[in-house]
Amino acid sequence: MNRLVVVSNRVGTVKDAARAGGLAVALVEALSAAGGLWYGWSGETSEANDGRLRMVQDGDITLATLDLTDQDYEQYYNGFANRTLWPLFHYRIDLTSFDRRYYETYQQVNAQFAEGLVPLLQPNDLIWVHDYHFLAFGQELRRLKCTQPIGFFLHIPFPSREVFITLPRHDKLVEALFAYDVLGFQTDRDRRMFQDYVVRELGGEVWENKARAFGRTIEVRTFPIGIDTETFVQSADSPEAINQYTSMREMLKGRHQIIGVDRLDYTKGLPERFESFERLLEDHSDVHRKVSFMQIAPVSRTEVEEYVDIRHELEGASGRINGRFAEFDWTPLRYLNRSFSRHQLAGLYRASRIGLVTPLRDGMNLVAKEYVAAQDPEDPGVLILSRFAGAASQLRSALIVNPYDVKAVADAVHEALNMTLQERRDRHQTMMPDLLANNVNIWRDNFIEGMKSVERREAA
Ligand code: GDG
Repeated sequence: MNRLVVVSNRVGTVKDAARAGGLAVALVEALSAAGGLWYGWSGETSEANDGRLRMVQDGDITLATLDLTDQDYEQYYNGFANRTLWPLFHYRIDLTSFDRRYYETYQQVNAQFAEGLVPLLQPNDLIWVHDYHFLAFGQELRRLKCTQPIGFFLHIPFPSREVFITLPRHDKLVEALFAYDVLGFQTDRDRRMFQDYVVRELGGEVWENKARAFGRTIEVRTFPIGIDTETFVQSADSPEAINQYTSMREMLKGRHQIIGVDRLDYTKGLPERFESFERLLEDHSDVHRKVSFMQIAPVSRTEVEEYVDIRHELEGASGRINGRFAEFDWTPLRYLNRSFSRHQLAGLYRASRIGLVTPLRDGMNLVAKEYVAAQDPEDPGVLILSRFAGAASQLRSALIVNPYDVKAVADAVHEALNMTLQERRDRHQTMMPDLLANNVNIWRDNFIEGMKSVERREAA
């Protein structure tokens, strides 16, 4: 049996995973089954990095982590990862920082982390690397003579070639990706963007699920990530969810609620969403006092300036909207920077007639899937979903919108508020089978199977 090694920026304990749910639980289950190793950043910084590994045994899983130096944290994590790759891969060239030092530190940190992992590896390991913090990790492992199958999954979009080539040394990053055996993308669109780059920029070849360049042929596949659908459905019936649901319905006094749940991030389209809600209230006075919008947005990446800016922008917009439209007994918009437990979230989703998920770009967007899974099948709410979220390629019975078109989103909300029960049921019923069939465990198993088949081919 193979041992699974998961490499990701943050490493959590089994207890953390249970709280976070979904992806973390799915990984922990696979790691437990194979006595696996979870490797990454400890979440701690120190002035100097002595390269010392922190090793913790948590049940059947070994957690191994390294600290970052203060400088690495600034230039690698806040820098190349979150000020360069994150905005660029989400098509925000305007917010992308092209700082050469960031790139160099990123390479160094990828190399240091690879060096830290090698002594822990066993010959039959399958190594699964996650996300944009570690694009160059596989290449560094290969430099250190690691021959085990290595897979990489990109949780965020892969941008179009024209956007990607604005990045200096874009070809170096893609060369690094060719060190992996399996490259996984969220959607066919992301996979095609990557393949298009390989053909047109590198003169490489692509066919079926393969790409060839830099003398290597690799597997390039789509693995749309799912949620733990069944558990989420059960969550919505848990006592904590029912409590949350009941108190929310009481508070709403028969009004309909629109809900948004997003990390506070400029990719999630929050200013545009607030503007759409304002437009709804301007254009459709019939909804006044009958609807309220609750946006939950726990803050993230508070050390990156753009995240501070967007927070201020949203505070201004919510004050303006409530100032314009609120009545003594009706607050149209509630904007909360706090987070909720998963059970509470499930109750809040179920209490909401509309799930408003309008990112400007998103790898997948799990909130869209959670909203649908939490609905009462007899009286479900309506999902309004951005066409630029990966989830739109699966949840086709949502009301699909262009989040930049403020008026169209406002009209979609109005349509959803007036949608018949039959249509809401039909749409919900069409989406559930796919959510159940393509859950997070299937996603994980398919990816691991992809890595195993590489191993079998090489052994043959
Ligand atoms: C990245 C990609 C891709 C949010 N607020 C609370 C809370 N959440 C949970 C949601 C959901 C998760 O956080 C957010 O996942 P998303 O998929 O929506 O977005 P990112 O964080 O940007 O994730 C994304 C994902 O990776 C997986 O591949 O889909 O495209 O950007 O599960 O429920 N959870 C709790 N309280 C909150 O207040 N407990």
